[in-house]
Amino acid sequence: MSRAAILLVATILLGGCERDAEPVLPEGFAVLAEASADLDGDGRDESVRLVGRGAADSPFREDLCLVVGPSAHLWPLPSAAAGGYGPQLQLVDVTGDGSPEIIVTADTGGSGGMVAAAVVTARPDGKAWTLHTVFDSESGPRPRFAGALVDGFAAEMEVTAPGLPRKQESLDLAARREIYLQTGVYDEHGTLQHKVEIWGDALMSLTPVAASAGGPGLQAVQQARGTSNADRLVEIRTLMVWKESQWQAVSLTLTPIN
Ligand SMILES: [Ca+2]
Ligand SMILES: [Ca+2]
Repeated sequence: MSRAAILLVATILLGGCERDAEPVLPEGFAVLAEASADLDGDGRDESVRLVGRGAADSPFREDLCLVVGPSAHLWPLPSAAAGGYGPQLQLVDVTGDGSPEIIVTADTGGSGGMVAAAVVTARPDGKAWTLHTVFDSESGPRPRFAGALVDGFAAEMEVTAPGLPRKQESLDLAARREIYLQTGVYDEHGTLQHKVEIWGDALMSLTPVAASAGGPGLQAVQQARGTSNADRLVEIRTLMVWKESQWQAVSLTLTPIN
């Protein structure tokens, strides 16, 4: 079902919904997760519901939408986070203004273990709420990296994160020598046999970080890969904080995967 159709159905079905009632959802939709917090600082908690559709025999859910407060309005999540396995909802202030953001994550189900994620702010707008995406796993400003394997069972890579100086890293891949020899990536002298670029900057996880741990902010985890999806070379953990209406990386940690 398209977003426009969802909104239309929601509007038609829910137009007469009373305050504080459970949302009456379009056919096939169910409440997947629910949480409450004071989103606007008026001292009263609002309920936030994550709703979506899916088959009873599968944990995959699609057409994920948010319903905030007693409103009957279904707000479709951005396409990056509109579907996934076992979607989860959290309400945590990650921008540092004291008002919680709505954080939705879901596993994409691929062999790479990636997640779909969206971070949404909610502001009161009369009796309704205006929702605004401040991060999503497709277009969010996560670190980008580039690089390639080099002679001597090693790799050179460069990581670029918003707000941080470009970081260059040499990776020792000697532990992979046998598999690289077997697969013809290197010869026994350690000479690279063909070009292998480093790839795979998709998010593996996105978690809120408390003020006591350097936040409030978001920690994004990525894994750079080499010859294949299974050839995971290094894990990249980035702490991002919300500064002047954009995410800025404040720390970047690279941990080789052996
Ligand atoms: Ca409130
Ligand atoms: Ca906030």
